Amino acid sequence: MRKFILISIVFCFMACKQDQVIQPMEGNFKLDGIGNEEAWSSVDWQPMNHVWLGDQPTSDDFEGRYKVLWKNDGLYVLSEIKDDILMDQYIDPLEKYWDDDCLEIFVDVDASGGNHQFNNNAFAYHISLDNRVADMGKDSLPHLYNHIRSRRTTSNNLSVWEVYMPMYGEDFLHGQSNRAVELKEGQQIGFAIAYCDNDESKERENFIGSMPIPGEDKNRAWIDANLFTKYHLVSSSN
Ligand SMILES: [Ca+2]
Ligand SMILES: [Ca+2]
Ligand SMILES: [Ca+2]
Ligand SMILES: [Ca+2]
Repeated sequence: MRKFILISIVFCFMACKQDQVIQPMEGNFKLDGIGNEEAWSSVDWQPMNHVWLGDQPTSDDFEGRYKVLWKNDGLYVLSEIKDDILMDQYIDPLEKYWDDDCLEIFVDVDASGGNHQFNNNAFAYHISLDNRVADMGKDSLPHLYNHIRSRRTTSNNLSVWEVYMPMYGEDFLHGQSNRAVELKEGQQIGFAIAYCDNDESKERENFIGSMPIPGEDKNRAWIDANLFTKYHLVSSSN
C-alpha cells in the first residue's frame, strides 16, 4: 500500500510538472499597470512563495503572485506585489539593483537550461520600481535591457506590474539590432519570477520566487537556468 501511494505521488508530481502551460494573450492589451484586460481574467494566479534569501516574510512584509500569457511577439506578465515599504536607495539603475525593491523575471526561450551568468543563454531581468531593466551581459557587467517594457501602479501597499517581454536567444548582442524569437504554439520555454524585497536595509532582506530551489544556496537562478520552471505554450483550446 505504501509503495502504491509513493508511486502515485511520483506520478502526480510528474504530471503536475508536465501540466505547466502558458495560455495565449487574446484580445486588446494595454501596458499600463492595470490588469483589467479580459485575457488576464481567463487564467489563474500562481504564487510567488518560495524563500530564496532571508526568512519567511510575514503577509504584511511581502505577498506576491503572477500570471503569464504569450503571443507570437513575446510573453506578457502580470504581477501583484504586496510590500509594506518600497525602497529605491540606488538611483543608478546599474548599481546593486538587486538591493532595491525589484521584480525579477527569468526567461530561457529554448528551455535549454544551463549556465547563463555571463552569457545570453537565458536572462534574469531585474525590473526596478521606475521600470528600468538590468541584467549582467557577456562582458560580466550590468546593462540596461530596454526591449523589456514595464508599467507599475501602486495603491497603498499593493503594486501591480504589467510587463511585455519580447524573447531573445543566446545570439543576442547587446547594443546591436537583434531579432526577437517568434513564439509558437507547442514551444517549451523556461520561466521563473521573483521579488527582491528590501524595506530598510543596505542589502535586500528577502528574495522570494515562484519555484522551489533545492539545496542550501537558493540564490542560484541568476546563474543556473536548469532551475527555471518549464512551460509549454498552448492554444486557448488546450
Ligand atoms: Ca493593462
Ligand atoms: Ca517588505
Ligand atoms: Ca537557452
Ligand atoms: Ca520593500
